[in-house]
Amino acid sequence: MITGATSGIGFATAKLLAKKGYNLIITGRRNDKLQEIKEKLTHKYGVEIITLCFDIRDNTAVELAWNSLNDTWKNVDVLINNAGLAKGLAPVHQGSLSDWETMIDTNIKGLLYISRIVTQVMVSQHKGQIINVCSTAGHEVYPNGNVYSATKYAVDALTKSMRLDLYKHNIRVGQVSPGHVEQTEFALVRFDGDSEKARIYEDFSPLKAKDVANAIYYMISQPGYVNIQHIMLMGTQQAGSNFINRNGRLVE
Ligand code: NDP
Ligand code: 8X3
Repeated sequence: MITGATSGIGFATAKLLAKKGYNLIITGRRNDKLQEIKEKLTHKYGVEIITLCFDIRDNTAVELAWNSLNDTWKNVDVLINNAGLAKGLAPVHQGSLSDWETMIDTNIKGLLYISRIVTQVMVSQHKGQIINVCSTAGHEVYPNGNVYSATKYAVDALTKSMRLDLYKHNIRVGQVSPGHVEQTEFALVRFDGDSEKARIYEDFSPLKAKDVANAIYYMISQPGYVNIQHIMLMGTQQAGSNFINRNGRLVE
């Protein structure tokens, strides 16, 4: 089950896992995208795909979507908590309450709503794996990143606490923490659709969504007794949230 599979890292992960033969539950708010992805991946890879269209900030919608699944589909092997976003980039005294609430409700509360419900089944089955998509911003801060970073620090704390809560139930919990990732809608969403402001990847080579998908696949393809707890990855030209060599893109 991949939350936020309509674009970026979630979509790249859906493509890779379908290619590897996984049946998928993909979620997001844009039903047209979900249907398009389902059609493309089932046709290309012959896997089964269920789409669930809901807003992860709304626990009633999360429960309704979940309850539409039959027992076989509820038996989720891997939950990839990817749905998330940044909104705005402003110092704390100029921050937008609405942006803050959107980030907190999506990145923390949404992740908790879906995890609570899916882990109930995993515990009853005594198996499962959770992968949270955190960020480098969940381990260090940068100017004006305040609340987004706070939500990702919370994701890091939840990864660690969920592992403590669930390891006795044979459930693996880990996270990926990428630096900048292109081929995503992340910057466009952060800057409210302003494509000029969102041009933040042109003077260096960040990660691509598929690189994060590869890290996720590495984690889930290990033998059941191995839990990769954390993968942090950045493009070669990035050495931290505040250290990016913007001297031009690398030749691929
Ligand atoms: P995208 O904007 O491309 O993807 C975000 C996904 O989250 C979309 O599928 C979107 O679906 C879904 N989503 C957002 N809000 C909601 C909501 N309220 N309810 C349901 N689904 C929602 O960005 P990325 O692929 O970059 O982001 C994926 C994750 O990676 C996020 O958690 C982000 O914080 C993290 N990340 C991104 C980095 C980057 O540089 N791009 C770096 C480090 C971490 P829809 O719009 O259809 O609802
Ligand atoms: C996305 C990476 O540095 O824009 O999580 O916060 S950053």
